[in-house]
Amino acid sequence: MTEQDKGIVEKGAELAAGVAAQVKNAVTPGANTVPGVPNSITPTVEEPTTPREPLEQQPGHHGPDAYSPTGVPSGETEDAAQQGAYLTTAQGVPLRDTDHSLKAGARGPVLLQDHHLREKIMHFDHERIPERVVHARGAAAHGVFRSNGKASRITKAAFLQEGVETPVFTRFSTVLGSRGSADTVRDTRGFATKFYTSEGVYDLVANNIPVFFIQDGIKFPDVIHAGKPHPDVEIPQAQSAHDTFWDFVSLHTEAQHHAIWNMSDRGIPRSYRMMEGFGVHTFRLVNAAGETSLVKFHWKPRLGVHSLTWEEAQIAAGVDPDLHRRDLADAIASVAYPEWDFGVQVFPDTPDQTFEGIDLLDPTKIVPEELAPVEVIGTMQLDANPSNYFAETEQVAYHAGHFVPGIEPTDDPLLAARLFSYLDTQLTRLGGPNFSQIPINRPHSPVNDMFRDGFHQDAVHKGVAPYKPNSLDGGCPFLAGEDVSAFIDVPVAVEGRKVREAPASFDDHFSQTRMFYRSLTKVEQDHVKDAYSFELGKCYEQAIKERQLQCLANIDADLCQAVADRLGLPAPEPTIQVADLPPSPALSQVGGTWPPDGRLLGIVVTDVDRSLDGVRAVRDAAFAAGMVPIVVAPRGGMLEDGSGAPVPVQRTFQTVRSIELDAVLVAGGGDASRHPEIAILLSEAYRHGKAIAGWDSPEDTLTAGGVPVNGPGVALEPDGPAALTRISQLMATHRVWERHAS
Ligand code: HDE
Repeated sequence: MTEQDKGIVEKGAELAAGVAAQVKNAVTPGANTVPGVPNSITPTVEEPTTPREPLEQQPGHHGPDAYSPTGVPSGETEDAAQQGAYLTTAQGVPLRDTDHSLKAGARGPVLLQDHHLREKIMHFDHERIPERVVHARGAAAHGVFRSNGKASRITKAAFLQEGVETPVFTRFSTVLGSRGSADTVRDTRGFATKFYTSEGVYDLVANNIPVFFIQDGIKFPDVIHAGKPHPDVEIPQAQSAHDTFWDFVSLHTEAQHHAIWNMSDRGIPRSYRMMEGFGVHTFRLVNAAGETSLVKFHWKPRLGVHSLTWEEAQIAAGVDPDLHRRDLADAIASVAYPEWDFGVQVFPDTPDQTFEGIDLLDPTKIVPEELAPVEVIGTMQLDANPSNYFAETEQVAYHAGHFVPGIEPTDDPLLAARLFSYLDTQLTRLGGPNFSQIPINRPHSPVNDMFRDGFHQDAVHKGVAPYKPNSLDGGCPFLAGEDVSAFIDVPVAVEGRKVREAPASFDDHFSQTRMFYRSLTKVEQDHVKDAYSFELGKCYEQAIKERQLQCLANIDADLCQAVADRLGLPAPEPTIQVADLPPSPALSQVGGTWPPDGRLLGIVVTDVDRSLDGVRAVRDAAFAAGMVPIVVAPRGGMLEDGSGAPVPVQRTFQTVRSIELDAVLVAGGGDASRHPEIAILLSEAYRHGKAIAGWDSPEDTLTAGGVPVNGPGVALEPDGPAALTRISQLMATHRVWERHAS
């Protein structure tokens, strides 16, 4: 802080002391607080009039770690950016007025001389950068990756050795929609992780679906153009339920496997915290002895893989389009830190690069976990929200070609195009070649790349000889010697004629598609039928529907018939004989039990005059169990019964909606007939297979919502804690599947 700054702050010392008292109200993560509070201070109703010390960073958030543009720990603490004592120009000149332009008289013309107006408007005019051409809509968090060392036998990568902890920044995204589109659309999700390792940055730019639409990167513009809104009227936004998408997918049948994953519950995740991640391609690992293995990477969420129902997804797109973004941020603010195990399927690096007849270079194929189990090699925990969305989440630049020693690409033709694309796209998006110097992208290891100049050059490079060989800079930087772990491309034999062809082993587009469908439970298959019927039902062209029905006939006759019936079209006969591969139970999401961490539990209080003992007990026990209780009442503010701590109302009957809750607890009493909003909430919760419980005679309220009190997954208990215990058991399976939610 400058002397001038200090003077102003001293003048406001008294006030600052008063404000410090307010900071006590700040959100302490996990301490029974309501996530979503905007800052670490409770504001006063009156506009503050005196400067104060910069605010503490809100708990649960932090910015990029402090490294210089050349990867040197800079030791800078986060500065008070934009929170200093007084307003300045971009040049640091203090200002006394930002509300009025400089005019020739109060009612006269604005003067060109107004440097503040011009600078302020100029900067505002340029606040936007191009959004990502795909994966524009996203949310990210900081965290740490801890390696258990199990991979050390197959890779020399330093961050995969035993006990090593590596900072990470992970961004989740949808693919098709623009930056402001809804989170819950039916789509593939991105799952990109930047590991700031001691050997440089490693990026695993993954998806929540293990296969891709195309086998060769040259088709990427085609599939994305087909999925994006129509070029004439630019609709529909962020979805595949339209003619161009199904036109392409039904003609380019290698897309069918990915398409059926999108049509399954995987296309509408409950939360980013409840998604698997897949590296999709096969990668080559190299160990310290120079031996190679082929691997596929997996992220396994500790909370299980769960989805929304289609109706929930659609409601959310209207009433809470930020559902996934909010869910991630709130979970972190509530200290329900999401965790994923990181795993590998390992295959011998044979000359044909196949495993059990599956071509490992074909990104439209999986290797079922029953054939090659996923071995856990570490765990990622996300534990802090970004300080600034634009600086971090928007400017982070992942690249499928950011490898570290011990991890290399294979010849997967889809991966090849990615190795080009991710660098190239940043030039336009981030305005030049120095994007790796943006704080969120800086490596945590020294950078001596000998690059120079360019737009937005942040480093003040020393020396006169950014070339090799040189003597003027004493020969520095030298090539890494034996004592330094360096990236040395492992020699791989290559042979063949130069051709534009795909191998015959890429020809089968349907047998794994059929296997996926047959690996699902009935309720999941029903959802797939619903999804195809909806998507094709939104197409206008009969020929496209008929063509896709032909593909469905080749996948499964029952699936095809069900969709054809709803489209009012005949179900065609299959045109090819598809192999009946054994189902892979690992592909189903139904059947297990999972912890309740970070699950949102609505506690509905219809009678604001009731005793609150049970509500307090439920709230405290839910926090203790790692859930996030949300008290819902007819009006906002605090509930008080004169006998204990006031209970904050987090949602009113007007602002709550069923889709944001994983389960609903009803504290009995009150006149349910006066609250149609709660009747809607309960009927939706029941229809969506959510656990419902109550105590103190909640029957009237439940019945008003059409909830059968003896229905599956509905529990009436003697008191609040008993109701919570029961509802936690019911929630463990994610949904009450007996209700066949749709
Ligand atoms: Fe991407 N992809 N992609 N992709 N991709 C981008 O890079 C591309 C593919 C994935 O949160 C872009 O920085 C090509 C597969 C994620 O910032 C772009 C091909 C997988 C993200 C690009 C693919 C992905 C991207 C857009 C076919 C899963 C978001 C902006 C050859 C394994 C990263 C950007 C983030 C983003 C190109 C296929 C995952 C244009 C050419 C397969 C998670 O470079």
